[in-house]
Amino acid sequence: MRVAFLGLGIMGRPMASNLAKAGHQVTVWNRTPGKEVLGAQVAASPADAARDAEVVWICVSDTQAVESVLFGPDGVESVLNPGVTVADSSTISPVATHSFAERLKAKGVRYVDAPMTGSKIAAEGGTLIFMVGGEEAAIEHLKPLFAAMGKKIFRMGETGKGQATKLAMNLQIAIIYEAFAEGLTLATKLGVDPAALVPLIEASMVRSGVVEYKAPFVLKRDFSANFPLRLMYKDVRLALQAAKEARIKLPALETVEEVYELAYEDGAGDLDYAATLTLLEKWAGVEIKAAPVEVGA
Ligand code: NA7
Repeated sequence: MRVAFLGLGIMGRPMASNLAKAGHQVTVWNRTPGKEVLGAQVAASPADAARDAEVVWICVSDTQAVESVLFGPDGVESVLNPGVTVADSSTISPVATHSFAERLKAKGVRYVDAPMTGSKIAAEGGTLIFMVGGEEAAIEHLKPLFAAMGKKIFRMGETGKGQATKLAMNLQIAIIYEAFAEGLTLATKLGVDPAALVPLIEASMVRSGVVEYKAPFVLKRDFSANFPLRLMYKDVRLALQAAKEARIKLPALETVEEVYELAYEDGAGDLDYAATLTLLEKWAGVEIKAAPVEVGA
């Protein structure tokens, strides 16, 4: 298929690369020039990338960025022909998704929201899990592309439901990780070796995919970004906004948002979201690693 891929960040670049490796004809564009993908053409603007494309796949940071590549100067809207499908794997507002889809529908363009879970390692390995909103026929049409980038697709309903699901998923990841981080912090403060705590967690009903994935990084104190804190912070805020619009309360998430706000202000935005732990450590006066050390206590 002829695919325009817009956004070559931590996730977008390996996704575009997997599309090219699977034999699709890929043209890439990134806001900051200089990023390339082996086997893909590079375009100078979103519109240039999308001119002859059958599918436009977007993976940029937030709602404003998606709006800009679709409808901004040099955005794709002006070059899209009826029958083209736009797929968006960014995590953005479900409400905005709906309005973007309506605007494109008026031109005969189909819109599929296709956020994913699995972070950098799954993007590189082509093992992402997509949660998708849109018409069944449009999703069916994209199946070869999903297959090149991921291992599973879940259709969650009409347009916007992929994004709504993603917020519900990341809400849980953020809260589960904070529970783990608080458990580690208290245990360490009370003199328990966190390296001994982790196998216990994994052997008990406290275990979770989030802990299994994050614990090795945390114990090595490797906070380099697989999923940057600034993006999880964005998702926490999107989920709270969606909750406000739906007139429901999410009190645990409200507290987690405060932790993210402080960690972000502390300069941890480009680290992994696991680095929210460092704030708890500071407050507790401990440092969590295989052999814990009391600092300043
Ligand atoms: P990254 O690594 O932060 O990459 C973000 C990408 O979005 C990157 O290509 C940016 O281009 C691009 N971007 C950011 N703002 C804009 C605007 N205004 N216009 C066009 N392009 C923009 O994020 P990830 O790859 O980890 O994640 C991408 C999405 O998937 C995100 O929604 C996650 O929550 C899930 P740059 O290179 O900075 O010029």
